[in-house]
Amino acid sequence: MSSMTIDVEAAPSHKRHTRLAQWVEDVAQMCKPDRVHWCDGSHDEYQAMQRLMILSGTAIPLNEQKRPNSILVRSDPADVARVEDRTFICSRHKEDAGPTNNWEDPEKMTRKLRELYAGCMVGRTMYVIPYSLGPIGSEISRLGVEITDSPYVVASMHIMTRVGTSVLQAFGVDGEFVRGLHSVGAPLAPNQADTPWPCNSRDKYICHFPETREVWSYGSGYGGNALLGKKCHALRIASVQARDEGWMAEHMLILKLTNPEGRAKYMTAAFPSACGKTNLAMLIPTIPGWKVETVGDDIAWMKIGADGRLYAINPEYGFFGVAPGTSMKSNPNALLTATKNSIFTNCAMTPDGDVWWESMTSEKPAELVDWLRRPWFPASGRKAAHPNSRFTTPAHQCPVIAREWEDPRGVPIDAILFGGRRAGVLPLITEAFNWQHGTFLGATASSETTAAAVGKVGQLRRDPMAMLPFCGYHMGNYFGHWLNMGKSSSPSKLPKIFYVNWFRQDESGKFLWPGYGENSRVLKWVFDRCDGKVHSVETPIGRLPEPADLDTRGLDLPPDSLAKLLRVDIDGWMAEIASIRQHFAQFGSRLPQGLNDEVADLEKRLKVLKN
Ligand code: O2Y
Ligand code: MN
Repeated sequence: MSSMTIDVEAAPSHKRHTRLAQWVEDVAQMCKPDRVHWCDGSHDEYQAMQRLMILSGTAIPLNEQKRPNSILVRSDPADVARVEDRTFICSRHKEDAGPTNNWEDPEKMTRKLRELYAGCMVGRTMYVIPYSLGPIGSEISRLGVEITDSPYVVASMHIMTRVGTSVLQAFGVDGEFVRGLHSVGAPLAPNQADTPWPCNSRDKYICHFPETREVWSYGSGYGGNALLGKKCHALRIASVQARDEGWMAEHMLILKLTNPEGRAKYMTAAFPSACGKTNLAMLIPTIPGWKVETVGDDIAWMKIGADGRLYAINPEYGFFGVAPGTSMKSNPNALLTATKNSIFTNCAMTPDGDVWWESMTSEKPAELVDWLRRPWFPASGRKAAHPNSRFTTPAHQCPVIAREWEDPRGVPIDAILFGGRRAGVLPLITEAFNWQHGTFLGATASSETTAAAVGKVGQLRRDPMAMLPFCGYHMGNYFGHWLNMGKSSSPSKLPKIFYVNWFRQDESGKFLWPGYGENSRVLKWVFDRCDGKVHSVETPIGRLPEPADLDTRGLDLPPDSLAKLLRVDIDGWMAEIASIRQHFAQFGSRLPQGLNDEVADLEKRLKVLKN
């Protein structure tokens, strides 16, 4: 098919960016869509995408009275999550992808992908989505364009990124942008009926080309595989840009914590999945007078400002949250955010046209239609919603969104929290001695697998800075970049770094800490530490509160439990040293000396205490 036979909408003058236009033309030549549509990000465009999905059977409109302007989408049962084993970093040199990424030679991968993409959009519309990650006009924001053949992706990108005329203006005639090409990999022959969730059951590839700032995704229509602005651009490609340009692209929530005197501090936090990042970002404190507001729930881009402080923006525009477990108890603000204008994927449906998922309500509904469109009853003995079912919802609808969440300057970060789910060894909270020690805490972050995850329960997985699946280059160099960032400002201006573990258990496997809103007590200690106003005790593993330093007023916590939560388990830490050394060994000579020093120093400090 020549370009003459493709129905390409005329690009208005503000879309006349020669490189962009040429790339769109080249992709259209390769993918051979029936039509090309340039997205303008308008309300009408969003509504049109919804209608298309409803007409094709991809989506069901939800009850307008209960969930206005919202839809339920069900994916193919074989396309329900990110596919890490099909995710590649195609850097020129294999060593640059490092031991924690799948690598393929960029030329070889491009050849393979070109074969797959040839004619892959026949019978479909090719959408061109220019988007901004971060507020328009922010020095930290970046532009991208996603080309896709999925109306679900277009609607989701409307929610998750900034799409629209002001974004197009920001492109100018030669602005830099990340190129993202996505296809569900399911061309339609003439008169062939479409399936509700087109995807490719044989081939799936999520490929990143860090040197050319490109993402090529094929075969999946789901989440992080298909919404290329999120994990692919905002983390994998952006982590490389950040390294090259001297900033940070991190898998972190951003929250604003205000004390009873009305003073605010901003904190970021990196936890592996299933450790409650969205819940912490929207926390309702139990301690009187304290308030948490949300700046972001998943990704933080941070840059040193003119005053030497580290400023963060949320590059996203919406939340793509895990539905199961989200309830009025665990996260009322997330539920309240998603009351309208939202997309629900792989959730169950109630008889009155609303959505439901496990633990949403204390009592299960009497009947439902499950995510696989089957009748469901409490006695069915299976889950009604898929464990990775999602809500996609605009951030500005969040009842506790911070007023400065779109400030182009970003917010100045006072504290960075790392964390994970550990039954033992890791105390409730530890403050790092300094930036290098904090980097060490992040680089050794670990979590134990839960029953929900594949594999053995309780297995320890190191997930440095919660970036294991999202760092676009060699993790050893990524640690080096962290250390360099610590040298780019004076220590007093940089955020303090902490490590939290809400999940420590007693001998009988009972959680020692109540979690949820009570986590505000730990955030309060962090806040006051940043002001140097509260006591800490120096231990071999870092600075810890003594029991009296934490505000536990009104909390029914036995003193013995608090002591256990803050105990430094010397033998446990000695065993940890061996595990950390094994973890670090994989990074070979690219592991910065500073982190080797930290393990050695930790061992020395522990030995002094043991002897
Ligand atoms: O399954 C997916 O594609 C989504 S993964 C995801 C979505 C939102 C926020 N974080 C994540 C993650 O895996 O960290
Ligand atoms: Mn995430």
